[in-house]
Amino acid sequence: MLKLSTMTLDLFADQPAEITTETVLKGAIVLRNFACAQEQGLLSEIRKITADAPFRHMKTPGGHSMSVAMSCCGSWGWVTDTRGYRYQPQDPCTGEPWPAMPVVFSQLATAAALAAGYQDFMPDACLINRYEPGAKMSLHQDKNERDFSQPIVSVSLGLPQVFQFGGLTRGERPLNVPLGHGDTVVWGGPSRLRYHGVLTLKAGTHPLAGPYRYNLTFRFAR
Ligand code: MD3
Ligand code: FE
Repeated sequence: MLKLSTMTLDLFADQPAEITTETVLKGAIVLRNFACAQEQGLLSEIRKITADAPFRHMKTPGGHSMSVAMSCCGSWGWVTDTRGYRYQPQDPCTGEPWPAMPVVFSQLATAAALAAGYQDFMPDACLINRYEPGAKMSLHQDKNERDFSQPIVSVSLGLPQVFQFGGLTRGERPLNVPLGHGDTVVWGGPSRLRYHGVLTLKAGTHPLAGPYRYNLTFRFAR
């Protein structure tokens, strides 16, 4: 019995994960497994970027430390501190420019946007979120970017986490969508300004990402 299940796994081991497309709400397209073929390259670039711009728990303007650890790459990085939320060209931890956006990142983001119907998406900012068990992100809108006609592309890696997809007001009851390793979401048009967040990460071990979930969020900020 054990032998058979091992052999079955072996048969699938080198099969690529199937990419499927679902529109969850108008303008919100989930591309399941879209980033799986790039998993090794993406994770190794995250390691390189965060050797120079380490993961940190930023403070909200209200003074609370965020449970998600963040870093950035690209021309602009999203930061928050007691002075507010903003994009800036330097890492406040080091005073250095953010690490460049790796080609594997920008190509994946542009390809995902195209698959969802947005041509020529050229992200100039990538926020890297790292969730550990117990970490979450409360419902919020992303509105620090200048041009809301540009989509946002999000790539999930590692442990699964439930994504909450709300309305245009905080009061609307959110739709829960589990996102797993490689799942990629494109948010544009009428969904661009929806409230969204993620529920508390449950403990687990991912074969490549260990105890974490990573999320890459690609934006055209400026
Ligand atoms: C829908 N991150 O970094 S990614 C964020 O899983 C953020 O780390 C979550 O929300 C995470 O701001 C969710 C998905 C996402 C990102 C931006 C959006 C969904 C969005 C902007 C508008 C609508
Ligand atoms: Fe967000």
